[in-house]
Amino acid sequence: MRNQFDLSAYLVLGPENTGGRPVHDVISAAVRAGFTFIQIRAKNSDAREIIALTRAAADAISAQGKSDAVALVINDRLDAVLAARAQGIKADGVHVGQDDIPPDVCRRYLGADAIVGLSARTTALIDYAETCDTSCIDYFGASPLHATPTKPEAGRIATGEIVTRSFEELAQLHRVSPIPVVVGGGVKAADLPALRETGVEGFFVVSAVADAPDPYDAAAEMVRIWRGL
Ligand code: TZP
Ligand code: MG
Repeated sequence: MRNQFDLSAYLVLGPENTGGRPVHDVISAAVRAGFTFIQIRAKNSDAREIIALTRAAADAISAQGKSDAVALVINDRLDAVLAARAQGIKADGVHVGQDDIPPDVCRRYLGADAIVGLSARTTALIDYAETCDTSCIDYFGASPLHATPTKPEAGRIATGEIVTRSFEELAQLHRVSPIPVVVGGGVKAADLPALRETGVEGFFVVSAVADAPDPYDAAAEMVRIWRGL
């Protein structure tokens, strides 16, 4: 999966984001609408629940014959990825932040074909992209484009202020980054034309799809705009 994933339309979600609807139903709708990448991010769930969510997600992707096209990763929990894999679930990798288990350790445990994504810290993001060792990382997650209630701490600096990413900065990040970049944080359909212009490889969303009245319609609209259709 490592050499063929598509970051363009990336859904992040857990049970707390779907307004009571089953997570796998929202994933099904998004994948049907053309979403290309799924991350299970279940901050209030224990390991068993994360594994169950991952199994249901993998089944939803497989039911559409898209297991080789749509990547499935788990936020933070290297242990859950390993456990899911041990149970025969197709979990493609892990997404970590800079305070989580280091990407090189994830790589060592998951192997050469796994996807390891990293959220780059908001400050000094571009310096980081230019200087860090990206040999064990497959993509960067950059955020937030806008302050977002889904993750209120995204972009918060020492003073308590939220610092968002500008389109200029994202274009520069895209230019200097040796690996693909996906951008999220408050992203809505209306942001996509300008975001696309920056050259980044994709957008990620939680609420724009997971909290939408009709997740399929919301996802299809975003895919259509991103593809310039
Ligand atoms: N990482 C940075 S912002 C964010 C994550 C997981 C949440 C984005 O959620 P939303 O609802 O798309 O603003
Ligand atoms: Mg994290």
